[in-house]
Amino acid sequence: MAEFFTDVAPIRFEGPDTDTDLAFRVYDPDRVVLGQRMADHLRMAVCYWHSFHWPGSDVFGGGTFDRPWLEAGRDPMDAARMKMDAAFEFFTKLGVTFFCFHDADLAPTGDTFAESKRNLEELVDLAGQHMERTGVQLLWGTSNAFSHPRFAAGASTNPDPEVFAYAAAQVKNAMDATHRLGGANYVLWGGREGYETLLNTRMRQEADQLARFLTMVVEYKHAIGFEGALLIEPKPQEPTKHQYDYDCATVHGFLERYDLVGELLVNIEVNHATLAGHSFHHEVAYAVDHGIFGSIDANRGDPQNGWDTDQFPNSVEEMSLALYEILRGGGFTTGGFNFDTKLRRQSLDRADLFHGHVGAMDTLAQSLLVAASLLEDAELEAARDARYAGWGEGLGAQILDGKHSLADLEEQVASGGLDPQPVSGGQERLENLVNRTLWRAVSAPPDPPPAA
Ligand code: XLS
Ligand code: NI
Ligand code: NI
Repeated sequence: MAEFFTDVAPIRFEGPDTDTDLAFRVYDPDRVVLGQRMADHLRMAVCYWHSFHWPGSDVFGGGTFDRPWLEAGRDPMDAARMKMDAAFEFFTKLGVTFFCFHDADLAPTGDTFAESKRNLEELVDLAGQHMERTGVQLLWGTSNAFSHPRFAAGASTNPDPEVFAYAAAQVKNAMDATHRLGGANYVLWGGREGYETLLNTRMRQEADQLARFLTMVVEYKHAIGFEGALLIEPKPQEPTKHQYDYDCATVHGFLERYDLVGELLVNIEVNHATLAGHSFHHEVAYAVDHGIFGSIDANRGDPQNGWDTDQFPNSVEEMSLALYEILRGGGFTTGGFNFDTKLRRQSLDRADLFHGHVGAMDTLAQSLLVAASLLEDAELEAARDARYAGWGEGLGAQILDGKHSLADLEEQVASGGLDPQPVSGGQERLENLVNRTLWRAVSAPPDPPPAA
C-alpha cells in the first residue's frame, strides 16, 4: 500500500509544553474525565467528503489541492481505492476513532444505477477490510441525494415521484452499506429538500412527501435490524433558498406532526446553527432538553459570511458550552463529533489536513475539561435550580398539575394573596463563572486513574 502522508509521523499526546507542531497538547485518548476516557466521551470522526473527495474548488475556481486520486483520466475504481488507502493512512496517523461517508464520496457513480450499486458494494467490502486492519470505526453513513442534476428540485420533496423513487433506492443502498460496516448512525441531510421560489412550490405537498420518505426509512431500519440511530441534520438554507429542516425546533415540530418522534434524532452542525440565527449552544440545549439530541457536525462559520464555511472548530468557549449541555444530558450514546470541516483553498500542503484536525481535536479535548469542570462544581446548575425552585412545590406545582384556572388565579391575585417581586437573573456572575472555568480547567492536573 503506497503511503501518501509520508512527511507526517503518527500524532502523539505530548502535553501542553511540547514544541512539536503536530502533537496533541490536551487530547490524550486514555485520560479519564468524569469516569470515562476522553476518546469515549468525544467519539471523534473525520469526514470523507471534504477531506478526501473535494479538490479545493469553489464557485469561482477549480481544485487547488494535491489529491492524485482526483486527477482526470484515472480509472474511477482505481482512484477510489487509492483515495481509501490515503484516507485510512490519515485516520490511523491521526489516531481518530471514527470516520463518516456519503455513498458518492466512497464509490464512483456508474453509468447506470446497477453499476453505482456494484461500485459501492465493492468499496464497502474494501472499507470493511481497512476497518478490520486499523480498528477505525464508522460513526455514520449517508447518501448524497443533492449533487446529481436529477435532484435539483429536491429528492423526496421533488415534484416528480420518479425522483422520489430514485432517492429511495439510493438511500436503501446507503443504509445497507452503513449497516454492513457496523455504523453507529445513519444521517439524512436534506440538502435540496426546500425551495428556490414559492411561485412554483406547494409546501404542504412537499412536507407530506418528506414525511412519507422518512417513514419508509424508519421501516427499513427496523426491517434490516439496524440498531444505530437515524439522524436528521437541520440547516436553514444553502444550497436552496429555504430548507424545510430549518433548525432543531422546526425538525422537532415536524417529527411531532408526522408521528415520528422517538424514531429520528438530530445531527446538529455548528455552522448550520449560526446560519439559522442561533448559537450552537442554543441548538444543542434545545435538542438535549427535548430528547431529540443525537450527534454533532463540528465546524465553525465566519461571522462575516452568510454561508457554510465549514472551518475547523477553534473556539473552546463555543464548544465548552455545548459540551456542558451534552454532558448534563448524559453524554453521547450513538453520536459523536464528526468534523464536517474543510481546509481553506490555499492550504496546499499535505500536512495541512493534520494541522486542521489536530487543532480541532485539542479544542474539543479542552472543551471537555471545561464542561466537566462546570458540571463538577455544579454552580451553574445550582443557579438554574434556584431560579425555577418555585415550580417544584406549592403554587407552581399546582399550576403545572392543572389545579388552577385563569379565574382561580385572578381571585388569588385580586385578594392580595400574591405579590411577586423581581429577582436578578445574575447573568454577569454566571458569565464570569464560565470564564474563570475556561482558564482554570485546562491547567488542572488530570484525574487519578480509576481504582483497579
Ligand atoms: C452540508 C452538510 C453535509 C452533511 C452530510 O452542509 O453539512 O455535509 O453533513 O450530507
Ligand atoms: Ni454536516
Ligand atoms: Ni454543512
